[in-house]
Amino acid sequence: MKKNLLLSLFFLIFLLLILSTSVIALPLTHNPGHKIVDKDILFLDNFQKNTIGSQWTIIDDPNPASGPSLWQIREGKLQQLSNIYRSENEYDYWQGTHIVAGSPKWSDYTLNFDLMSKDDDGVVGIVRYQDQDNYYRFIMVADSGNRGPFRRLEKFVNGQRFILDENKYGYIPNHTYHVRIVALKNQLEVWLDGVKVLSAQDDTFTSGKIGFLSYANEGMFINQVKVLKL
Ligand SMILES: [Ca+2]
Ligand SMILES: [Ca+2]
Repeated sequence: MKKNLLLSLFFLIFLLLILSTSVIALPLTHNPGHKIVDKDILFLDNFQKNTIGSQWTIIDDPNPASGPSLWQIREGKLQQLSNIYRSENEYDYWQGTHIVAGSPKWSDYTLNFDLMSKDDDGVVGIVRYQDQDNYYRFIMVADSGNRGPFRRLEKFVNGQRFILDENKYGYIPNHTYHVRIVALKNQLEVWLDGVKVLSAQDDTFTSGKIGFLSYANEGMFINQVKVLKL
């Protein structure tokens, strides 16, 4: 009888452990207990090809220095290898060159990708992109010479930059990060290697394309791009 009680106790603890880890693993925590499920794949690119292709559009930001941009696909990765950066009022923007794909109608989704940088300057993921002056972005800068280190969730509205959330961590060059940016209704989240690092609520943009931006970064590597409908 005592043995049975002990076994039940162990089972209960085991069950609680399983439950608690599955709650922690939820990608979105604003609605506890309701698991967010990625329903459909909106877009996939693993860059197993030689050319970037017409689904992507490259835009260099205004007044570039150290340009032009150099986007290419090599060894199954999307790469940006030019140190290009927007030179006038540089720290109003932290821009350089960006590349976008998808539909302006995409509303609630996650942008998932692998990100690695051999340089220490800006690496950026973009969601709900309208045009080059209007979008949300997740930016990381490591270089203290460019006012790093920081990670920020930001928006550009009519070309003006606003910080929605930030911290003083940068990133580790040569480390491959698994990045997940969540855009669900007015909720935005950034997950790095399975950990939520930034979040904000904002009502400015309800839909838009996805993309990547390189600021003064001559070694940005992107892979396994996946956009999932929420
Ligand atoms: Ca640098
Ligand atoms: Ca650089």
